[in-house]
Amino acid sequence: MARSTWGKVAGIAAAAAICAALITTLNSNPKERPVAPAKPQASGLSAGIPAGPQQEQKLKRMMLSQDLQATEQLSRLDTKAHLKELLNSRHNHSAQHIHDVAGKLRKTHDHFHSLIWMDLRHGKESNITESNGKLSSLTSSKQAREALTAAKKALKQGRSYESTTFAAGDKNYYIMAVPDRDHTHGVIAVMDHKILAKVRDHQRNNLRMIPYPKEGEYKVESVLPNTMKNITVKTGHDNANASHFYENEIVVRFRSDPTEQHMKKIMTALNCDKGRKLGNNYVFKSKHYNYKELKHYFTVNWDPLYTEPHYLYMTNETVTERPGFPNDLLFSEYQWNLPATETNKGWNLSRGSEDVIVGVVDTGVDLDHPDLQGQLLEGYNVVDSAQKPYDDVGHGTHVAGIISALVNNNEGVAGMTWYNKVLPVKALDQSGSGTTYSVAEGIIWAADHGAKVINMSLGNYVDSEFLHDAVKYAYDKDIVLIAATGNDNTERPGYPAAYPEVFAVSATDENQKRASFSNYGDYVDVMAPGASIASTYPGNQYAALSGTSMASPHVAALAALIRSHNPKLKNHEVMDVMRQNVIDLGEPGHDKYFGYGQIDVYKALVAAKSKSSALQFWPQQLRDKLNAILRRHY
Ligand SMILES: [Ca+2]
Ligand SMILES: [Ca+2]
Repeated sequence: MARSTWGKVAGIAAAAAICAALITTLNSNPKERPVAPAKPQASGLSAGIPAGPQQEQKLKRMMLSQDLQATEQLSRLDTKAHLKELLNSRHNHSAQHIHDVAGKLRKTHDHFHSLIWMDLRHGKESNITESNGKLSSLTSSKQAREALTAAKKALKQGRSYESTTFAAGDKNYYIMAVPDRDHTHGVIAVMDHKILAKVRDHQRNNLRMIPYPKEGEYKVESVLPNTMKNITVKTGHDNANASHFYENEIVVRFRSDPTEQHMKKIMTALNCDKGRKLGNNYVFKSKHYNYKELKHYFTVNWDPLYTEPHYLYMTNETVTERPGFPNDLLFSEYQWNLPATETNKGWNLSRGSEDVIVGVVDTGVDLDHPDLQGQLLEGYNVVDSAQKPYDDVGHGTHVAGIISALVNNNEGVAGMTWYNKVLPVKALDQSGSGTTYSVAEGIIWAADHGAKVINMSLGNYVDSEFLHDAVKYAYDKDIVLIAATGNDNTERPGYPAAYPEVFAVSATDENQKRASFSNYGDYVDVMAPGASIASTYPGNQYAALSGTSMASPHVAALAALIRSHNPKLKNHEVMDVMRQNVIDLGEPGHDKYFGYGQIDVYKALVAAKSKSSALQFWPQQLRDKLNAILRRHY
């Protein structure tokens, strides 16, 4: 937060503060209402000027729908990857081995409802889920039956298949079928799409589309600066899974194999290399034509049995092989936020260090998530100290993944740091809220257990001396404290973000506009991406969520990278580096809608290493000393 707010904080009765709730999520009341104490009137969102309440509600609905769409696509892409893995495990292994792999997959991913293994050469199929009864319970649904039939038909033709999402009973499902590369086997998965309902509930709370608990045990208006807003994640998927295939390639199944002469004719017409044979199909890659044009050419000239896009999962090639870009499955399609913050470029300077620990004071973390393995320290559960800090909400897992999901492991997403460890501190309970006391305790615990950076994707509009004391305690231990400003599109300062010792983060979207839900104000330090951010989610899944809660961990990760790159910098120096090395947005210089601007990882890392830093920071150091004196006498 801006130093100028220093004198304004402090006050407010501790008694009121102690019972203040700090939230991040959940509410059981599904009734939507116009949200938030938004600043009225507004037009030009592009200038960062806030939307009116009605427009804001509309924008939030759009975001929610976008988060759901992106989550659905993330989920399907992830499913496809697992099915491909299952098919690959077949080679040189017994039928028992397939059952074992499938069983393991279902054990760790309980959204895999059923799996059917197809031996296409012998026309055999077998249910390889442990409980054979499961599938029959579903086939009372007409849509399920139709989708299963279509899936089997597709596999027999050597094609893949995906159904739309359908309801059966009170649950949502989809069915996906993937053939082996040589089209001798295939697997069909019935997927329980429960993540959609979870994300919808989660986001309605975080985006404040429903009233938050005034009535409950905390009789204080409470707000979470966690909100997630969505903006455009350019998913680019069209009905045909367009973004999942190579744009300039086509798979062709001819009625009979083309002769050498035929092949030459095609090569000349398309100016391409000889088609690669995969099973009974040929894959052609053109330098000049896209899929649509290729399809037209083959359909008109060769009367093939069928053509289809060259879906990525049909090959063993990794999805992304661009230099400097990681191979994580969901990276190139969904993680716009990393290139937007020059994170990939920054990795040339630092990929982080195990020595710099990031405390995540939140709802806990899914300690078993495959894309967080080895990245999490033991942590602490403030809510129930006898339990591990497991995440029963989803929020903290998402935040942790943004910071340090495993990079370049062919799985899921890429975190912003490769090596910094996350210290999970569960201070918010399963309702997504916690008291000032639990959050303060969480901060102090993290400060005493090695955190050099603490992320707080949470908040409340009530100032609390108790919470502020905890913040000061951590700040005086040279910790960089980062917090989300909140998702109410309001200028009203939220805490802990608005405390002078805390670095306040608001959210931008993919177009570098202020996210419509994002809070703003003079206390905002920087902006970071917070619209439809893809990250880890409990149950070994991935979700796209929006909110300043998603923006804040970007900055926590940046602080960790800076401290890894130059461990000599003090916390206030790290904060200054992050403020001064940004992409300025909106009006030139610091402004209330964009703070200093959007973070730039590369620029900040260059500056962090600069030898002139001591000189560059001296005025800030003086200000800090002055503040310390003022604090003692306040
Ligand atoms: Ca990963
Ligand atoms: Ca500006």
